[in-house]
Amino acid sequence: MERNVRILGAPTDYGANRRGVDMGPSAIRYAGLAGELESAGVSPTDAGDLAVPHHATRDADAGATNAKHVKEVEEVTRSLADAVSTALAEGTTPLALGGDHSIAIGSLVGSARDADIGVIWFDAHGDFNTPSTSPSGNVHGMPLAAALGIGDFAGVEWANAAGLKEENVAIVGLRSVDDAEAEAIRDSDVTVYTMSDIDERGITDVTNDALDVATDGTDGVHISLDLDWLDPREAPGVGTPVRGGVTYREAHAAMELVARSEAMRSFELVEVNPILDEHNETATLATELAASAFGKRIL
Ligand code: 5AB
Ligand code: MN
Ligand code: MN
Ligand code: MN
Repeated sequence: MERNVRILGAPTDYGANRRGVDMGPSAIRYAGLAGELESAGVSPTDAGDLAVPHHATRDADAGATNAKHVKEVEEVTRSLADAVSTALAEGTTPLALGGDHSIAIGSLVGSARDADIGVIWFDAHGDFNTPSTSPSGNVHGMPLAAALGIGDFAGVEWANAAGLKEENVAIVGLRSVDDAEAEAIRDSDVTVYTMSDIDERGITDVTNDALDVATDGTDGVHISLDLDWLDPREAPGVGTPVRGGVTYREAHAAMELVARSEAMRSFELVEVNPILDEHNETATLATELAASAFGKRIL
């Protein structure tokens, strides 16, 4: 059966420390997302961008706190959650374009609204900070904790309603984690595959294991792809690059396994920052990886 994909732009940078990631949805579209999806045999419909409050209209210090701009993040993620659950109810697969990774709170809440979901978090980072552990106060380092109901998120308690089970969450490619964040991850039942695991076992084994974790007893899987999962040589256009990431081929192999599992319920591409990119290559890579995740074949 042909899959209908609904593209949902979430052009926000309220969760990040560096401006520019709000232009991610434009850059990804400009790189040819719709065509790539068609080449994967799916029918894309572009629902445009969600309304995001403009920086000029907001207090620049709105949150010189330990969860910066949490009100704006809440606004954006609430509307994304509705758009994601509506897309699913209408029989389409939501593909959210960030924007920074705070948007995942909305994707997860929306995807989990009428189903039990698992999550695979492809990222250099754990995104498991809370306002009390975060060294930066940037909410893009906290969405997984928020959606799991860990920590006290003044203003975004609603996120906890995602009702995710830690047992069905896998983080793949971890290589940068803060001390208190690491402790919170260890205390949780989330499964983590570090870059060392990928080195030792290979991307195929690791991704298949992550899929087992995320599909065990669930109705489908949310795939959250932070482009800083890849090595910065492949994906320079990200705000928080970390050396030693997965290669171009490993990233495709993982997405191909996601496609083969047929378990994907919702998908997101986040953290593409065109201002930091080189000739839009990170956005282009994002479109290619999306095509692999939706089942693009060579023959
Ligand atoms: B990303 C850091 N752990 O919390 C923090 O790109 C980085 O969505 C977070 O994975 C990176 O500020 C967030 C130092
Ligand atoms: Mn992230
Ligand atoms: Mn990251
Ligand atoms: Mn980042």
